[in-house]
Amino acid sequence: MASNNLESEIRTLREKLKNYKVGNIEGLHSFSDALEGEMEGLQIRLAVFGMTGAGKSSLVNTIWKTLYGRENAPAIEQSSGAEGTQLLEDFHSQSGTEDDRGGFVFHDTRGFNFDFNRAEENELFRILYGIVSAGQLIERGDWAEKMAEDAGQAAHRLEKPPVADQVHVALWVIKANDIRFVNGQYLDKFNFVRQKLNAEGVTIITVLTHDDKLDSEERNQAKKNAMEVTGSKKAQTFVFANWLGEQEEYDVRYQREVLKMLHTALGCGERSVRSRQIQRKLSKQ
Ligand SMILES: Nc1nc2c(ncn2[C@@H]2O[C@H](COP(=O)(O)OP(=O)(O)OP(=O)(O)O)[C@@H](O)[C@H]2O)c(=O)[nH]1
Ligand SMILES: [Mg+2]
Repeated sequence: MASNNLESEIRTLREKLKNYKVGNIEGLHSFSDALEGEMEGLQIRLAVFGMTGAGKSSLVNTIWKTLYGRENAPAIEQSSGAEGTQLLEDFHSQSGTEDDRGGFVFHDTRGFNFDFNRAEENELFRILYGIVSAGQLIERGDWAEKMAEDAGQAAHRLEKPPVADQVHVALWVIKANDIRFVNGQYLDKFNFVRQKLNAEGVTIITVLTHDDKLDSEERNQAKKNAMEVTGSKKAQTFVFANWLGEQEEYDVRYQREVLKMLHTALGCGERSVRSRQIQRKLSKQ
């Protein structure tokens, strides 16, 4: 039966992802340009970006609950519209440690305001290069403006840390019923982020949240608009509602979408690690 198939597909995928270790998707042998010992303990780093209130922290919780059970929601979500995340928060996968291979880590970031300023641009790079560490306040306002000023426009020339410490995949979270997204204002604003991420070779996985607020026509339109904004391919664009605190049950179709999204993101992450290793080798030749 269809629903049995869906449930068994979810079970299989969930087990695979719960036990995920780097190299499981592309094959560890395919990282032939890795430095001696580089793959030991390496984790796929996924940064969750998006506007304030888009549902980034709820997304981390949704992934954790879908993988590890409803009680396991590690991130703090917004309450009553006040800004939620201000510290950079790291959430590590729970796959066993019987050998030296790592799993994945999510970086939950502070939401961007709609008008990207220089401080926010600088912040994006510092997160991408692993220069802000977990628990650090993501500064805004005068201090951050000043720092960005001092760094000049050269945020992209910040010294890059080793491949293992850089962000490998960006998840861009969009609230599907955000009016600024619906009426097209978002497109312009996103251009610069898209260019920067592309230039760094970071794949963007697009996640549309708040599917519970859409009808099927709006859903199709939202997906189309999102692909136009972020440049993600269809296979890298996902639409679902987050699994929020008070909900005991979570739709199986959403569960499948969440797991597929994570699997896709980890595959992109592995390929990103490998291509940076290849580039590193070529640049030394
Ligand atoms: N209906 C609905 N509400 C959602 C969904 N995702 C998140 N929310 C709600 O939207 C609000 C914002 O969610 P957060 O996950 O805190 O958003 P955030 O992007 O982490 O926000 P900042 O940390 O401030 O940038 C919370 O009240 C959530 O309960 C969704 O898919 N559907
Ligand atoms: Mg948050």
